[in-house]
Amino acid sequence: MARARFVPLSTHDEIPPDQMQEEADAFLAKMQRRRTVRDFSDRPVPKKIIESCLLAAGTAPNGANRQPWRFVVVGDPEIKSKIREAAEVEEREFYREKAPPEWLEALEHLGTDEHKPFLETAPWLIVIFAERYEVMEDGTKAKNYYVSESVGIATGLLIAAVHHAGLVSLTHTPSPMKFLNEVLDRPPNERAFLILVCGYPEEGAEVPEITKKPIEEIAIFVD
Ligand code: IYR
Repeated sequence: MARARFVPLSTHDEIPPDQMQEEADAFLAKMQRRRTVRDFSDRPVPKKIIESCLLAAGTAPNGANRQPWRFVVVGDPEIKSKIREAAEVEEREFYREKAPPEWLEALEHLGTDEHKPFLETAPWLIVIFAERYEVMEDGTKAKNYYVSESVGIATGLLIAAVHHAGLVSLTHTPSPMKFLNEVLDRPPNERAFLILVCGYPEEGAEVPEITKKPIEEIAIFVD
């Protein structure tokens, strides 16, 4: 591919050192208010808001700028029902047969089970697909690079954008997710990555009282 034209970096806003800590802490405080929510209201959310959040997700750094993500945004109640039905089939198997006891034990404190009503209640299901390779016009395949990393980063930005917009989300990973290609008619070069359920929390929604690890446990500074 031809080398891109290079232009001056014009979008970097330097923050004076005395304000930097404040800004970093303000963002931390905002992110600390994000919770994964499982009880959704059916209150509608304008499509335009989701579009803005998706464009924010699409700014993610990624392998060779191939942008190997596809977001299928489902609001149609019939398709949502189909997704719920198929997901609950997988989940039933997971919870009743497939999951090893230690996995179920690790999940116990979160109170999850095979029932996934939020897949119908929430106004939007963003089904995130990873494009493993691109299919060119002549039918040849062009490999994408660092696909999981790229889609993972984009998903993280999407979760932050949805939170920033005053909405809540749930990362839902029915396993296996192959059924999503069928229900959503996606081609074989796309692999379902996860479902991000988005909307408003149900009135009285509850979340588990859990904590995040302190800095000493998540970071090693070599300085
Ligand atoms: N996919 C299942 C199980 C599940 C697995 C993990 I790891 C979680 O953090 C939460 C749930 C489900 O959605 O219930």
